[in-house]
Amino acid sequence: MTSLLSLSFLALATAVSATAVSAADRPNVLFIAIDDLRNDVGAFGAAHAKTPELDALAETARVFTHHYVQVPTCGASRCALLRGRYPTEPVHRSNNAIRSTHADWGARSLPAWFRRHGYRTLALGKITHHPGGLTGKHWAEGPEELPGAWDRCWIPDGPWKTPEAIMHGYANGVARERGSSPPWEAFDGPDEAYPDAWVAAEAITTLQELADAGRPWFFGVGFFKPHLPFAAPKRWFELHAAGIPDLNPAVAARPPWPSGWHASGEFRKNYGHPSGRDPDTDADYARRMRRAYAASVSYMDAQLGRVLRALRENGLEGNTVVVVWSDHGFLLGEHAIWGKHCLYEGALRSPLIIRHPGLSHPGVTSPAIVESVDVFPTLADLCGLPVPEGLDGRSLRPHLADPAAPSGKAAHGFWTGGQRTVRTDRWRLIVQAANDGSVTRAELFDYRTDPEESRNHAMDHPEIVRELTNVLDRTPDRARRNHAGDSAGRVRFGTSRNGTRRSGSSPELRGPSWASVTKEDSKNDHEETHHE
Ligand SMILES: [Ca+2]
Repeated sequence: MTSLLSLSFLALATAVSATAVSAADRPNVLFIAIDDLRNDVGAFGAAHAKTPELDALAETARVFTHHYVQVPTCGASRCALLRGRYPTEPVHRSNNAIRSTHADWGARSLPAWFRRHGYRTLALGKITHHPGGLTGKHWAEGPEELPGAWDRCWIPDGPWKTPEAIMHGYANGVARERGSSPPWEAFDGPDEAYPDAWVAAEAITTLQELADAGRPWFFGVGFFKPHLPFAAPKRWFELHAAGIPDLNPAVAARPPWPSGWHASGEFRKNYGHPSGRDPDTDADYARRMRRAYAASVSYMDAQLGRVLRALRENGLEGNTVVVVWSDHGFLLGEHAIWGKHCLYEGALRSPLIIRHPGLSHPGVTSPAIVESVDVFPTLADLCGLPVPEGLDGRSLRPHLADPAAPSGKAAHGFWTGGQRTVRTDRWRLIVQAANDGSVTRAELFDYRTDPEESRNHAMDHPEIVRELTNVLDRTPDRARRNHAGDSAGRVRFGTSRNGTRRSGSSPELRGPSWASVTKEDSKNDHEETHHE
């Protein structure tokens, strides 16, 4: 009798659980991806920014001021978010990450997971690396980039004829010519001269349709700006007549220590610069670039606002989780870098804003360290879906409930050539290691005393380097386990790039798990000029 009763309770509990999971009133998800937006947003404390729409959203949501992406390039960052995993193989750190590896994880990707649990899934604009979700010639003919994820994946039907053309779209349908098109453009015309207004219009139409969908949906809307070229209607440039304040020369200088500096290949090689002008040596040209970036942000902000208004006007706001996320930041001359593709704060830090029905303390920011891999488990949690096993992130619900909740972990960043970083509330360690386990570079920054990364403290604080290296070593990393002998190796710290000793102190550090520089990494480095 007792066992029968227990079975009845078990059956009842199972039924309740199934009802909760399959309820038609589970919240929708509006996931807005922005391309290359650093924290130059009013709500994130940027005084020069003009972002009223993002600021208004922030008043109703949780702003995460210390959100970090996993990889500072578009395709790999998006792969980490959609996969919910750190980049465990070298290919996960490239822009081809999704296309090349989805067979291993695509069936359990963020959108596929929602689709499996009854959601209608849609992706408009740039959500994966390729807008529209196709690969091949002009990103228009090849196989799907992430098969099985979407019920619908598309770009707006505008004057740009292909997804590749809309990605770098100039005014009124003009496509980029690699190496000769300008890095910025201010067309004297309406917002519809550029792609993001078309993305917004298509999103508005789609939200009207989804209002009557009858089942929950996951709608990804991907904007293109402020990704290069920094192009927007002229009126947005006029809004930024004052520009962005100049950088302190020390901040704009190339680091004098062995560093992650690179030659800004995307900016210098993929675009034509008039008369060879260079923002590192031409202050007026630097101001023009920074102003163009700010104008592109404001233009995108206005389009994003249109989408959020449509959500409200269609009566969807009360039952929709809204996430705004940027795939990484962008250095506008800091460290003499114009781009991402490095592990500095400005490349890895990007906006994350989350709003859900019933959010506590809306408008209060969270300074906790959080990562892009946290988005997948957070959305599953907020929508009552099971959280798949094996994800590297964790739900941000504690920070949504309490904006003062402390950081629960450090943030990890990955780049090519054996480069890794870890960011805590106070410190960032960046390490590059060679195949033999020797550390060829270590950079340690103290954001409490030096938020602009103007001093490398690696030699001053070997104890912090050791502590953070141990954090790196504990990070789940399948690549490490694939390299026999790694775990038994020892990092030889204190060795400079050319192999000479830099200091008498050389703490022995175990576990160069991230040290293996593969052929693929070397290839990525070589092709960096064309990374975007
Ligand atoms: Ca990007």
